[in-house]
Amino acid sequence: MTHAYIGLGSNLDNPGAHITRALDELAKLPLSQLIACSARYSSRAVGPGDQPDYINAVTLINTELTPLQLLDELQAIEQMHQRVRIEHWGPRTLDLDILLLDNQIITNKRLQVPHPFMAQRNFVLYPLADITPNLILPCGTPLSELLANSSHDGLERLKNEGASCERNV
Ligand code: A4P
Ligand code: MG
Repeated sequence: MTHAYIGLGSNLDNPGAHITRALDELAKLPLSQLIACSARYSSRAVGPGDQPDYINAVTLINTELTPLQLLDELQAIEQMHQRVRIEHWGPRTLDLDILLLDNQIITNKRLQVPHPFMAQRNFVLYPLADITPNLILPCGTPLSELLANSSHDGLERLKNEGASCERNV
């Protein structure tokens, strides 16, 4: 059984509704259990052009899927949200990123874990801390240290609505 932290992001077509639906879909993943959800955050888009703000959140699941099986399942969910890949870091209806898989370090062509940019993204670090404030990354760095060096800029904690988690924070 692996503890998997999944990052959710959406900035198109009613982002809050995409996040709510995605949480329900994550709760139904095979060989997996949804354990906890962060609050939702509004965050300024990182990426090209003038994009709408994102809604971001993080969930923790327990899974018996292999890392690549989990990636396949997450990409299938993205497809169900009519996700169209037009440009790197461009706007999207739903992005599901595998942030952490226990203390595993994976450098596969299709999958890099920990997610390469997570340590620099306040819209990942703050929701992670909602779930596991004392988390230590596989490299040994405490999440609290990354947070101490991360700004709140462009990030706003929203009221958590409609999430189907056993333990909302
Ligand atoms: N891939 C490799 N590692 C992973 C992983 N740990 N989790 C591969 C998920 N996928 C992973 O992803 C491209 C490929 O990454 C996948 O086919 C998979 O095999 P993608 O989702 O198709 O493309 P992308 O999202 O444009 O690229 P990338 O590099 O995944 O971008 P990010 O890092 O996901 O960033 N601003 C705000 N405020 N909030 C956001 O959530 N998200 C992004 C996307 C940009 N700006 C944002 C946000
Ligand atoms: Mg992505």
